[in-house]
Amino acid sequence: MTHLSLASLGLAKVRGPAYDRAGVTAGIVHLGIGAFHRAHQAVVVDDLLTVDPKWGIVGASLRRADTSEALTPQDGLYTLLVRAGASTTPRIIGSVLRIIDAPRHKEGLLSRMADPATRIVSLTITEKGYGYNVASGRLDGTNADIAADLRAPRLPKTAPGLIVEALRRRRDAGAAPFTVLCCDNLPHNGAVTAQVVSDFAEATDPALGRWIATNVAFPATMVDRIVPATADADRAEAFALTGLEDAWPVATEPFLQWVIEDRFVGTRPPFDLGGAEYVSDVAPYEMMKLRMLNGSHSMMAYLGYLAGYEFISQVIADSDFCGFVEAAWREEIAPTLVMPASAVSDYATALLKRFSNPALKHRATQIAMDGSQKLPQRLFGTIADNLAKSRPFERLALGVAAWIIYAAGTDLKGRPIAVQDPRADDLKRAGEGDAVANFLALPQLFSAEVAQSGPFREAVARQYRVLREVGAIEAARRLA
Ligand code: CS2
Repeated sequence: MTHLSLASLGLAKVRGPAYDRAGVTAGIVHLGIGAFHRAHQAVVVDDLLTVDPKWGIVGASLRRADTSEALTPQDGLYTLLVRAGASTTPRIIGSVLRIIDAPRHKEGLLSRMADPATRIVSLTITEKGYGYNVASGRLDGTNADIAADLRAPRLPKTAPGLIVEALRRRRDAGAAPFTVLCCDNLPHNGAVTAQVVSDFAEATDPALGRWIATNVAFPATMVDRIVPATADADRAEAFALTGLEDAWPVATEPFLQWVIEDRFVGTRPPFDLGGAEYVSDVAPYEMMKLRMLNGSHSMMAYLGYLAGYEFISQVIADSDFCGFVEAAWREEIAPTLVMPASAVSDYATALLKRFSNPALKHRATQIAMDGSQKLPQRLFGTIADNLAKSRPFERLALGVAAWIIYAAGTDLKGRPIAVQDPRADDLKRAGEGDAVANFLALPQLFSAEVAQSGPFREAVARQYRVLREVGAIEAARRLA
């Protein structure tokens, strides 16, 4: 078997990079080079490299070495499998030039970030990577990794620490800063990133904090593409379609959306050539995506898991769940959005089709992980808005009740659940005794208005009982 690499690329049976890789230079450092980035931003960049070769990507993994170990022997090349029903379209992506295993090569990463050729530092480090306190929106100095970086800011391992140290080097060298481009599913993700970076800088070097506040841009973005974790079947299919063995292909759906706030240091990269959109205000898009897509995704993940389903396409194929999701969108989520109603309804129609794609093996457990980091922006904000306007929230309360059961670690038949969440221990403890009251009292999760609302507490307690009495499918059917 021949392995995918620059040397073997000519043997591939499919489309490879449409530009000369040798002429591409690095303009972007991407922190958190997981499957999502490789199916999203890296594909947009792959398109724009045909016109402008200065935007190649150097990726970094901040925690594990597995991506770097898989892709380094492949010269960063990998296969993208775009799945739509029965058809899969393969393509070899060449925009990732190199992958740095950050824990082992910190200096290599920092000097690349500090190099003036790097004009963008982008991030997909997931919600928990920001080390921020959801309640205050500020850097969380009690987070163990952040605290360690604050004690040794020249040897950082977190994203805020790395960004601040790289910016310090640029300021000291008299160089211009880079733009920090957050591509995670957080509300106001540019502002959140700006806040944690400036809190970190203020705490370690106040003059640097002022320099960052004046000189660095943190545009907000809305990123959207469903990317299930890679499975062995994807590796086998990549080989069958390309004729080259790929240690880590990525499978995804045809849909891709990237909306970026037009606010950059220096020239803005022509990401629009690869299909991204530049707008002056990302917030309406971001809110629609987080509440409609991610909110219903999380509810389907917890309810679907409790009903015994493995994949999202199975959950949405169940008419009770489908009816429940549509009702939740219509009655409880869409009324909180500022996007025009027609855009929201088109988005919902497209979402149903995307969720139903049977070729996407998107596991409920993948979406269920890290609920404590995800639900504040996916569900709790929507609930707060509905409470404030006396609108209904019973379906969202069912989603919260399903999460409480899931996160406490035991399913409806008494079997253990392998909960993955940075707060898994707190959540398990909260599940003992009056789980609903304990969860609502957990710090840094619900706003006071939501946690202390009598009607909301009653709704969650009611749906929690319904779930235990009749199970997830019947609970959803009653609200469909
Ligand atoms: C999902 C998202 O894993 C999850 O929690 O809800 O990753 C979702 O697939 C993407 O945000 C889609 O753009």
